[in-house]
Amino acid sequence: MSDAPSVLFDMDGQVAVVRLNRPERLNAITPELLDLLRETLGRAVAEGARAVLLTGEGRAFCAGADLAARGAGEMIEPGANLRAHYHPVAETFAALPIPVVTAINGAAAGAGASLALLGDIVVAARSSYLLLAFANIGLVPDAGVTWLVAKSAGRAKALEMALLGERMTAQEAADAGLIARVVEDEALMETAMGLARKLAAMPTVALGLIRKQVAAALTSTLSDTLEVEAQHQSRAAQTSDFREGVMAFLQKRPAQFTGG
Ligand code: LHQ
Repeated sequence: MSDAPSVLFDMDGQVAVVRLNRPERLNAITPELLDLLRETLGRAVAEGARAVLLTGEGRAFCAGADLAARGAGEMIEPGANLRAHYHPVAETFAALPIPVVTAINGAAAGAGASLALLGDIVVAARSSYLLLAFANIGLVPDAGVTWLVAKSAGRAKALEMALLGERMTAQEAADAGLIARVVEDEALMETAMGLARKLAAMPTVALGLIRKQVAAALTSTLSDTLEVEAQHQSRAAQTSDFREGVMAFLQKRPAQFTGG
């Protein structure tokens, strides 16, 4: 195994580009990779990123938990492993104040499907696929993917994917409402980067609030959602980006949002 970091980080303007980097194992997940991913997301925010682009190095996005990292007998107890390493990553994605674009560049299997679907806008290369591989090896879906799939695609699709453990093509995933866009393989990074740059130039505070209120709405009543919206609107209306947005509208010019 190489000594390269398992997660790579670059700033491209105000977009943090984060790459899973264990290509020889299709970016299979280790606890160290997850801890570094969480740290990297924090670093992105600390360095002033206004959007994150997450993808995988090599020919896959992520093949899920590394099944070869240790002998099966030495495997960390899964429940404890999930609580200690996987859940904090999912919670970190959920709590981010900036939007996330994920670019699925090949297999997104097992917990790798979870990482892919944790993005706010998921773009997939035409040849890529989602695979809830868990049942194929005697496990159950984890790392939030049960919730992510059932909330986006519904109960029937979640059960079909989880029980049968078959590959779902990028187009099928888009048709099922699981991902936003399918693009030709060679256009993946350009499309994903274009979306991330667009998001990074938008009113960041409002976008951060939007991602939280949509998540909250998934488990709320209409009345509770109305209240969350009102609170978030009060907060958004205090930003300089709101003032700029209204001014630009009235002056019939493009707005210059700064994220403030
Ligand atoms: C891998 C992996 C891999 C190690 C490919 N590990 N080496 C579980 C346990 C406990 C706690 C926490 O949570 C979890 C959650 C999970 O994610 S469980 C689900 C784990 N993932 C899987 O079961 C998927 C396993 N991989 C595959 O089914 C295939 O590799 C896919 C369908 C992703 C890709 O197939 P191919 O394109 O045919 O590639 P390949 O199978 O030939 O893989 C290429 C290499 O990557 C190969 O190594 P080698 O040395 O022979 O070239 C694989 O062994 C290695 N690799 N996935 N998860």
